[in-house]
Amino acid sequence: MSADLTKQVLRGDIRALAALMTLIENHEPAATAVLKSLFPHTGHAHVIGVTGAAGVGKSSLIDGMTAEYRKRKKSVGILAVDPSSLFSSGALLGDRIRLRRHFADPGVYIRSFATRGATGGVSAALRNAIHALDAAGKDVVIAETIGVGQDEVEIDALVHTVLLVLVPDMGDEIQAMKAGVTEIADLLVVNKADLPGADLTVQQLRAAFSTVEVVTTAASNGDGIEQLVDAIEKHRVESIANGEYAHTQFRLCREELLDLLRQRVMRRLAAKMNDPALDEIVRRIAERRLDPYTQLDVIAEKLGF
Ligand SMILES: Nc1nc2c(ncn2[C@@H]2O[C@H](COP(=O)(O)OP(=O)(O)OP(=O)(O)O)[C@@H](O)[C@H]2O)c(=O)[nH]1
Ligand SMILES: [Mg+2]
Repeated sequence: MSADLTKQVLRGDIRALAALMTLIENHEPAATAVLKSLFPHTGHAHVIGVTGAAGVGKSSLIDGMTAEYRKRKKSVGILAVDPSSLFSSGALLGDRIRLRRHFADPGVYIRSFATRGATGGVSAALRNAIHALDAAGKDVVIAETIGVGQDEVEIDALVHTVLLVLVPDMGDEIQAMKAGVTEIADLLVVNKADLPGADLTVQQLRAAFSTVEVVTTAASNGDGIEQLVDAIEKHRVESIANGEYAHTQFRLCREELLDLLRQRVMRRLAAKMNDPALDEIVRRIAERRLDPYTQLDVIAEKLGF
């Protein structure tokens, strides 16, 4: 069954892809079997992460970017970590479903993942979904995530190019977010440039983050989308030329392997935690007959760490 699914996914079969995505979302062991045989066929797609606060226009931008990539004859896969994120929070009915115009296009595949469960689980599912779309031959894969901050998906561990989407009039926030931004963002996008304050925001961003390119867009009317895709492509071409892209590929594989390892260790640990012997140790620690530091050494040695 998994050999059939692999073949169909490699052919770009939409139903097979959908079936695999469900296995991935549910963390089914069957997904791993398929992903193993798909893996040699991955590594070709350009993976772009679009992140930013709620409502800044990420889905609207992805909608415009997808249209632009389709114009350039590139196939596109779109992933979002929350089903609602592909829908606008706006109340206008006609405005509700972002990306609607791409649903009928066989060159575009759209899928969202429920954010239930641990954050690590969402990252793993997203990463596997990227592999699936990559193997299915998508030229570009775009992932939408909410960020930056808190315990969100670490998007820069999953993609080649990170777009951080901002909106005008966020001077104070720019100061607050200064740390970390240049580490994760490859491009800063000031969306809603049709609203007042865009020029000032761009100036502030350029002053604060001199090494990161800033692009302005108005996703709602398509302004700047072509330039945004040009900037993304420029970043890709330049990073291939200067070796940064190869380094990113290495880094992503490293993150993936370490994440897988971490998950397995955590599962083993969780299994051990159910051990009644552990409760006995904890009881003695609570009674101050044992100390947690020594017990850590004892347990870690038992687990072989
Ligand atoms: N004025 C203006 N409004 C925009 C622009 N882009 C998006 N919007 C509106 O902003 C609202 C949110 O847009 P979305 O694309 O759903 O934003 P999002 O970042 O994907 O939202 P979440 O997924 O809920 O975080 C919608 O009402 C859009 O119509 C823009 O360039 N200008
Ligand atoms: Mg959205």
